[in-house]
Amino acid sequence: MRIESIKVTTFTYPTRRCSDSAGHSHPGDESLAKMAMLTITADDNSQGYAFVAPEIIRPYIVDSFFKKVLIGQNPFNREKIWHELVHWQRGSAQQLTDRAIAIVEQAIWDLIGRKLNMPVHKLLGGYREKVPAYGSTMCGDELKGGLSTPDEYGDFAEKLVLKGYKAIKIHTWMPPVSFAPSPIMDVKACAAVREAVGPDIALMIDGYHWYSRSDAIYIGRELQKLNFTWFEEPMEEQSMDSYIWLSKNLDIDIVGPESLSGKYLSRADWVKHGACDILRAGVNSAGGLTPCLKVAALAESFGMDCEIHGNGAPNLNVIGAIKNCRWYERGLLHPFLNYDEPPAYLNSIVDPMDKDGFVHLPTLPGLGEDINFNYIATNTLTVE
Ligand code: LLH
Ligand code: MG
Repeated sequence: MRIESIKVTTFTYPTRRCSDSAGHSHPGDESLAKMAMLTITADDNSQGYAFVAPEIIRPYIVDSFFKKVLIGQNPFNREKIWHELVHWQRGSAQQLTDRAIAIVEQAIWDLIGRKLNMPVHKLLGGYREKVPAYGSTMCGDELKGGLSTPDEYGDFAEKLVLKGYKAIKIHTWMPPVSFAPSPIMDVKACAAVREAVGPDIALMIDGYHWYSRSDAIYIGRELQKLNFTWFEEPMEEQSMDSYIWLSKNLDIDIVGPESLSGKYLSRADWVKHGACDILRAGVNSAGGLTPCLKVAALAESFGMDCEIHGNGAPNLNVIGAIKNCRWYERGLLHPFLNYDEPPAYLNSIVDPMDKDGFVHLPTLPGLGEDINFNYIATNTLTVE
C-alpha cells in the first residue's frame, strides 16, 4: 500500500466565532470562515482526512514538504513518515510547523482507521469508552451578558453545572480587553465561580499567559483558598525556571507546558526539573497523536497525569487510549454560542456530552468525524 496523492480542499462555512487581535476567539456576527480539508489517498483508494485553517497547510508547505516525504510511502509506516517530516523542520526556516505535521499525522491515522474499519483510539490502545468533560470557557470579553464581569462568569458556570459538567475551567481576560491583564479581576472571577457552583465542582483557571512571578504567586495563593484543582499557563513557558519556582512555592497543581515547542523533549525537561505537577500536551501543539501519546507515557512513567489540551476528534482519540488524563477539554464555551451545533461541514459533533458530564468516545472508523462531503463539495473555493 502506497500513498498516491495529497489534496487540500479549501471551502467556506458560516460561523459566529471571530478572533481578536491576539488570536483569542469570541462570539461575533455571523460571517463566512475558510477551512481546509487535507485528504491523503493511497493506491487502494483508502483515504484519510483532517481539518485545519488553510494558512497552516498552504501550497508551499504541501509541495515542499508533505508531497516530498509522503508520496510513495506505506501509510502504515506512520512513525517513519513522522520522523522524516520532523527532520525537514530544521532546514525549513520555521515554515514547517508542529501543527502542520500534526495535520498530516491525523490524516494518516484517519486513513489507517478507515482502512481497518476501527476507531483510532482502539488502534492506539483502547483504555476507555467515556471520559468526564470539563467545560472550558472562552477568554473574557467586554460583551454585556457574556463574560465581561466576575458575576457573568458565575452565572455561566451555574448554567454549565445544570447541563451536567462536573468540572469547569475559566479562561479570564487577556489583551486586547481594555482592563486586562488583571490579577485582581482574575481572582474575583474565580471567587464568583466557586460561590456559584459550590464546593463539589472541580475548577481550574487558564488566565493571561505572561504574568510576572509576583502576579502568578498572588493568584495561585488565592486559588488555593478557593480550592481550585489546577493553575494553567500563568507565565511565559519559555522560562522553565519560573515554573520550577512557582511549583515549589505553591501547593496547587501547576499544569504545563501547553504552548511550548519541543514536543516530548522539552516536556521531559519540565518533568526532570519539577517545573509542573501535571504535564500537558495537545495533538496540535505536540506535532500529532503519536508524540502526544509519548508525552502521556512520559508522565505516566513518573506517576504524573497528562491533561490533554484542546477539544476535537484527535485529542479525544488520544484520551480514549490513555489512563493518566482525568478530563476532556470541552469548549471553548460562551453564553452566546451553542457548542452542540455542528459546523456545516460536519453532520454531527464528535463530542456530545451526556447529562452526567461524560463525553463518549467516537465509534465511527478513523478519527470519528462525521464529515458532510456534500456540503464541502458545494462550498469549495479551491482544490490543490
Ligand atoms: O489563549 C487562548 O485563547 C486560550 O487559552 C486557548 O489557547 C485555549 O485553547 C487554551 O489554552 N486551552 O487550554
Ligand atoms: Mg490552556
